[in-house]
Amino acid sequence: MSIQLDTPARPRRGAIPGGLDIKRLREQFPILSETIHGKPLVYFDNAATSQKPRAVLDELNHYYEHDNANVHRGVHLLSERATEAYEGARLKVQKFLNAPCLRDIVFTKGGTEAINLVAQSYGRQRLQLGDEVLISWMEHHSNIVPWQLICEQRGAKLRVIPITDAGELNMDEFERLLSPRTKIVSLVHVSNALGTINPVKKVIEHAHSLGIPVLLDGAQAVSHMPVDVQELDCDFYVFSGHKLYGPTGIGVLYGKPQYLELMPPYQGGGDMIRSVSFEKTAYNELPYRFEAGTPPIAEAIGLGAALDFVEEIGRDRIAAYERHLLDYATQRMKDIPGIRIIGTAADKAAVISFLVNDPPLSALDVGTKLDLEGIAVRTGHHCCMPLMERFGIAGTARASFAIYNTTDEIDFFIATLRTIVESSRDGKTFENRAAKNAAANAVEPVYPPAAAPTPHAAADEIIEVFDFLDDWSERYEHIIEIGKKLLPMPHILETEATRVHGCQSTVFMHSRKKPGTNDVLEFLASSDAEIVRGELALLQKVYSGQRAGAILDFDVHAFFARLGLDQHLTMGRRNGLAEMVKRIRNFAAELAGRQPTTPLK
Ligand code: 7TS
Repeated sequence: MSIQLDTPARPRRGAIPGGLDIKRLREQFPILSETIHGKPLVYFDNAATSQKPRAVLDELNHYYEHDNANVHRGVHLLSERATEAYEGARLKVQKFLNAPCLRDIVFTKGGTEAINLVAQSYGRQRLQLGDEVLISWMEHHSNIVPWQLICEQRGAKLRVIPITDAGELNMDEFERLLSPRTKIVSLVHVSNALGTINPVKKVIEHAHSLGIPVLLDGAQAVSHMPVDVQELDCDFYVFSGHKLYGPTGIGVLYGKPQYLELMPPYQGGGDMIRSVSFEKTAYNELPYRFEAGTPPIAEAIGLGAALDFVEEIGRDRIAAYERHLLDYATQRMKDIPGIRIIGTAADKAAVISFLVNDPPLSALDVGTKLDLEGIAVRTGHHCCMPLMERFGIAGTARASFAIYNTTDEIDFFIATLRTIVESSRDGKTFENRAAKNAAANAVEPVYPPAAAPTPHAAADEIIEVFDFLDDWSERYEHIIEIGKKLLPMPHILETEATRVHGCQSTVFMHSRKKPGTNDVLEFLASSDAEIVRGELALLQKVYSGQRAGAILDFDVHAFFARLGLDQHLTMGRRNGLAEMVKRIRNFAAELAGRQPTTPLK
């Protein structure tokens, strides 16, 4: 693909706000010098996790090389050093959030665990039959499912604040939904999928006027803007370290002592007790009561280093710089016709969720093509399935920025995206689509016959071709070509029963026993993503027209590994490809009268 960088009508880049030296700042992140498919890495997946500066990596190493011991338990010097470093990190978190006391800060393994802690502990104690928990339509699954679990256990109800088409909270509805039954409001501070910055101060003021506590999910907020829990007056605040330039495996729960003091422990174990007998256990004081077992010590210390890094730059400066990146990228995206941005709130963090509508391109294809050029974005529902449903879409592609991103990177991203969109918008594609549509509406579908006498023989033929292709980009092109020959599936067969869930794109598969045979399987399939159509065509070549027993005996893992695609089209548990294979194998097991088995080792 050739990328044109000299696009017309470029908006002004402007001076870098706050006088940041981004070049020097980037040098602190070793991973930013990586190449991806031979291209310089452009990392725009910061909402999923941010990269780590040298200071954090050094701190982790230093801890393991010099101070590693368990905390709060040894009399020996190393244990004291580890405890001091771990508690020192807590102090940094307290200052970072401007929490009144150290005991308000609980370390968890992540933001998700922190929400589960509150849901289980506060929820178990406070929720009764008929009570309500209020969340919003733009929550991440980790601020939905923990509440669903506890509501189910306590006979309480989850209520949801609607949002507008721009992706902003409907504040009138919020006020209307609050009632004496509401026992907590749990709201995302900044939406990971839309970028919306919620008017949390107003929400808190209003909830408090009715005596209702508020939890804020700050996973996407803390690394991008100043957060002061006393000024906000929130009752709980949670975040994860890994989105904040820190390590994975560490998160924070801030809670007002008036709630934390009364909450029962979430997990039992060492460190959270004062004394234990078989008859009774007395619990430790805050915050240790909520930190059962050996905590993530190195990770907490690493988080402390990340907070130092952020504070040194200053969150006001970070917010201003990222706002500059967001404005620049948003404006430049408007230059590309056919792009729709999902999430256009007036107050937004540096997240751009988008779709290519004209020509229609699946987010998965957009993400895969960007990856080939070294650009990392996330595609899919972003763990916000109800939100996607609200917008009537399966998912989006999402570019999310951090302090080390640059307008040069955005230029390259825009140019690449423009090329992707334009190369899909040619007459041929349109004619093909029209022909395919006509075929898909034909009465008598054509099922693909066996490509070779056995799945094994078919696989060998495919492998022979792939062996000539050097790298992922050539193999990718080849898969796309194969996908173009996928036989059309009649639209009438595209039903809920034939829909394959667990895929990032919309996939349908319809298998049947070949008429006139006892155990030969054949299948049709369709997808809105061209990469998936390629995968389906590969599966058709090895499976369709084959006997059920042979299908079950075929080692599909080894096949994908032999194709050299195991890195790119993984057969992992949660992967769409695994779901497609499972569909076929289950049907084959039915035909063969055998138990369906998983192809996963
Ligand atoms: N809340 C929000 C708003 C999030 O964006 C995420 C993670 C979480 C909670 C959960 O954080 P964890 O660290 O406990 O997993 N969001 C994303 C994302 O947008 N892409 O990958 C993870």
